[in-house]
Amino acid sequence: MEFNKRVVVAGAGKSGIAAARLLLEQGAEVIVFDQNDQADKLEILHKLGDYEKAGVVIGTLDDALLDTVDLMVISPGISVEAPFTEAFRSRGIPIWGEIELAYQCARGKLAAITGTNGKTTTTALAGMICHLYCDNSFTVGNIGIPFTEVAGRTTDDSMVIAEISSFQLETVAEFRPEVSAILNVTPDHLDRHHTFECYRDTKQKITMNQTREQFCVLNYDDVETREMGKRIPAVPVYFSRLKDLEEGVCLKGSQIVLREHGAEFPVLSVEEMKLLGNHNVENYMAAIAITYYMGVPLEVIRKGCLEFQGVEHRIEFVKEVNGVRYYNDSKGTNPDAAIKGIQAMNRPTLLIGGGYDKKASFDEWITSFDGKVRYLVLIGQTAEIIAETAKRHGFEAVILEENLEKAVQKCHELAVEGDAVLLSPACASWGQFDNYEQRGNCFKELVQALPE
Ligand code: UMA
Repeated sequence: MEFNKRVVVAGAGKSGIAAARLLLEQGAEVIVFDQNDQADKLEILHKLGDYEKAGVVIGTLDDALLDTVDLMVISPGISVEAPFTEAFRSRGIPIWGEIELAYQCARGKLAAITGTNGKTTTTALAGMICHLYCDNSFTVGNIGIPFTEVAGRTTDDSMVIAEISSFQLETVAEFRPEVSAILNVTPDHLDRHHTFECYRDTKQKITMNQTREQFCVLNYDDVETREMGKRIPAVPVYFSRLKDLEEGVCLKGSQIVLREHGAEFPVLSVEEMKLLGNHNVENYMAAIAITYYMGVPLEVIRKGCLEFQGVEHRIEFVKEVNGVRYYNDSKGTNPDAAIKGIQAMNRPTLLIGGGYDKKASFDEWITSFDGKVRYLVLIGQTAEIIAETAKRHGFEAVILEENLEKAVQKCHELAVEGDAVLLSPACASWGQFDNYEQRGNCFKELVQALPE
């Protein structure tokens, strides 16, 4: 695609830099805008690598500049309700998400995966399976590599597997994957989307431009996604751990099978999976359906499922110190994901939680402890709210600590042989960390440094 345009790219994080570079390659003139007064203009220009057609604005945008702009490309971390976006809307300047830009520039086949939980694991597994089948495949999106970073390198025989967040779906326009997937929808990011209904409808945008020529993989066991099957324009393909489906992916005993047009194909048994937990059975089922409808042969899908080792920061075993096993579940950024973390523990657990306040309710998380949690050690903005919720549910073994370092030290003091220490915060990391990866890496470093 040739871009003979003047474009403002909002946000100078990973997505903004990758989007700006792609636009520059396509011939556009680019102004990168970041609201963080501390951002380093020269460093951003250096990352863009083009001093002639690229400019950088920090802080606030001059209104006069907008009169010459054709398009804004917005980073996912910036809400479309951010006050500065109004000046674009009032001038009729289109606002594309970074994902929409990547979609418009990319070639080949696209699978797009969303859902409140499980999307990173499902994307990683589906991406690995596609990679076994096609060298020219890319695993991108919310998982950490911006889609715009690879879009320019895709060809007609490429396969792109993209993890797509609700933030990214706010600003899609023509985005149309060959296969979309909505794994489940439970309340999350309500500080940004306001109501559960808005959040759910934003997730559903992943399928809005699909037709009966494309597929949307949905979880039959989640009432929200099951109902979506009746509303979406694509062909729904269900997976279910609980129901024996006539069509789709389900369990026959402990065998995961795929059924299509009356035929049944066994893929692998639950015992053969390296990852534990019911939620992972669902993730494997979704990845099987996604890759099958992307055209990958079943024997390759089986091979990928057998080899898959899981994802960093998701119930990741770190180290055993004095008979205590430490697990990093920094990706447990909402109560629902953190419930999966605690469910996967098979030892008495010292749980580290808390972080940025997304206005979630912590009741279900606390009640899921099921006698397994010995101490709950809390950090971050939500520490007090969680402590109050815990006490309301009769859970008294709560300790408040200033930061992750002190929380790890406290767990090290209190844990006895046979215990587990689990970082599974039920909250985003923002406020104390840039992202969950940084939080998870910090936890792993602290654990590695513990005296034996
Ligand atoms: N900024 C502004 N104004 C604002 C907000 C941010 O100018 O109102 C600027 C910041 O100063 C910063 C830049 O925007 O310089 C950051 O942009 P960003 O927040 O979009 O972050 P990126 O580095 O581009 O990372 C984004 C995703 N981040 C978010 O959605 C918050 C990453 O997902 C994603 O991996 C990456 O693109 C590549 O696609 C992270 C995430 O936390 C992992 N996602 C949420 C989640 O999984 O729950 C949705």
